[in-house]
Amino acid sequence: AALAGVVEYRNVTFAYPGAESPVLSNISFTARPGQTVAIIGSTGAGKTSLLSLLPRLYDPVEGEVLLDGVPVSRLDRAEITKRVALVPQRPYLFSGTIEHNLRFGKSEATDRELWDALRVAQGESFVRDKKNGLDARIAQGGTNVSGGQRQRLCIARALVTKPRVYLFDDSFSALDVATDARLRAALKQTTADATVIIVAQRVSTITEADQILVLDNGRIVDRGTHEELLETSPTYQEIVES
Ligand code: DCP
Ligand code: MG
Repeated sequence: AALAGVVEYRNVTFAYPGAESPVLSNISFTARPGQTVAIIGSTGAGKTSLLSLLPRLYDPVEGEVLLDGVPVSRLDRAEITKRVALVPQRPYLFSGTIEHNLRFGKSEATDRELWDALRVAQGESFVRDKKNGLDARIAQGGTNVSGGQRQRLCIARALVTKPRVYLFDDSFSALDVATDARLRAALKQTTADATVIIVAQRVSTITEADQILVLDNGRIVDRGTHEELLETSPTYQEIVES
């Protein structure tokens, strides 16, 4: 159970270095293996900032982020990276082959594991369609693939590392509704035992989440399931209607 993947934010307040006012205030929640916690809120609410504290891209100014009961401030980044995969909002691809891009973070993965990850991420067919398959070249920044293909390659890259915790930052926004649905169904199976924290724009992406956190101006203003929030949260209702 030492590597279970329990994530806990405990009274976390965060300001960017040099900034006067915090972008996150008193954030507390727990996400356990097998659960999906979704974060929703308007642009600038602090969703990306919140995710960034787990892999220690930044550290809180108050409070603690814990991974399996240990403050992440006591873990080094390499150790966290083995257990936590972040799919960033602006998915990053570098100049090299598709294979290089997928192995980034886990160089010893087999080709079979790369294709398995691509299948789940709904990227199998477009990679297969490329003349050179896994050896096809990606331009710096992934400018020669579409935004949706970029997202799917970055999701596949995260899957290859087989982490205990997945952080998806708006990772499905460039996908059409049908691909989004297929991808999430496949992910649900593959990540069934993992801890999943997902930032989403579309409410349809998160209706099945075990817990939804409604973030507004750096604070969790409401939390609950989709059904609960429809009843109790005016902020959530606004997001649903928008
Ligand atoms: N911010 C900052 N410095 C950064 C990144 C963000 O000062 N390097 C500020 C801008 C916002 C606030 O922090 O006022 C929250 O930014 P987030 O990126 O965390 O917001 P979201 O992810 O919720 O917004 P979006 O939905 O647009 O991705
Ligand atoms: Mg963001």
